[in-house]
Amino acid sequence: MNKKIIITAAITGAVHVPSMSPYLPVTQKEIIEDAVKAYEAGAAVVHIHGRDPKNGQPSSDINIIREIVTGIKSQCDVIICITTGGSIFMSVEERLSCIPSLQPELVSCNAGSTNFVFAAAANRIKDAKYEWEIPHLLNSKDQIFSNTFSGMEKYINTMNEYDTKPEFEVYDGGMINNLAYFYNKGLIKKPIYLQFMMGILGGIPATVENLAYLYRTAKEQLGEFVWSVGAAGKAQLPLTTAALTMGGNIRVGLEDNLFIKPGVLAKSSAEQVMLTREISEKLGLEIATPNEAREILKVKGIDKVGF
Ligand code: KMH
Ligand code: ZN
Repeated sequence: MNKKIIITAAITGAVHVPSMSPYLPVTQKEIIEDAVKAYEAGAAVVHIHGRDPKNGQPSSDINIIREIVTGIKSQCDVIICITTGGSIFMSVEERLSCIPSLQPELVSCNAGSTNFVFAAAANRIKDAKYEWEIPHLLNSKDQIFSNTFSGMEKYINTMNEYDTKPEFEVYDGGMINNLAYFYNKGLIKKPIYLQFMMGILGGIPATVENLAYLYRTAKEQLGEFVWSVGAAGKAQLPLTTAALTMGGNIRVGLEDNLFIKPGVLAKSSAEQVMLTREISEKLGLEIATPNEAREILKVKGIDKVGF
């Protein structure tokens, strides 16, 4: 069993739209507040996306992201993991811009291309607050979340250049082989940090059997690694709980799941952090502080970021 559990809170993402929940943080202030509350509840890492404060649309605007991460850093020492996934509609350049500009300790790094479909939510929205929302959801059926080998090489090299650690987002088994390829080429440094993202339409279904398969395949292909599990929607609680019993770390947050229990919207990512923390502690596990997580992940330290 893992000595200390790293809880990651994924605060807002680029999938859910404001009409799906009044609690989805979209302004800089809301995102900062939710991230700090998640830290206070026990999250050692917060995963951050930018949003346009006027209408909640996913944004890679570096000034918005800088304001968010600076605001969080001014209130706590949580590890900030900035997305390089952005939204499936963003270019490689847009998605990469946070690294040279902000030089964070940790970023997401998507380990392969995949369908990433979230269109069904459109049927559950009666009159959308903003005109971008329904097309955003429906167009996910026509888009590939592109992470080509050239793109991944560029991502990983850029991260290495700025001593920014990649958190590899793994949506399916083949992506582990992609990482083995880059590791064998000498691009990826140990400890390799894997975030198994399960239950996304286009990726691996969120079942305990599939989690065991991902873990076993990573063991075969990569040897030693640090790993965590995030799962979409109602799979979040069962799969993160399964991960706890397997020695894994966990990711929760409104980016992945808007609910705290079936039919009840979570009021913050912090609510999900508190719930999973209670389960962890009932299993006799301790929660890692941000600095303990820095030790486990070998990230460069909050004093070395560019914001
Ligand atoms: N928003 C999705 C396209 C990441 O942060 O790197 C995937 C995502 C992954 O959020
Ligand atoms: Zn994300």
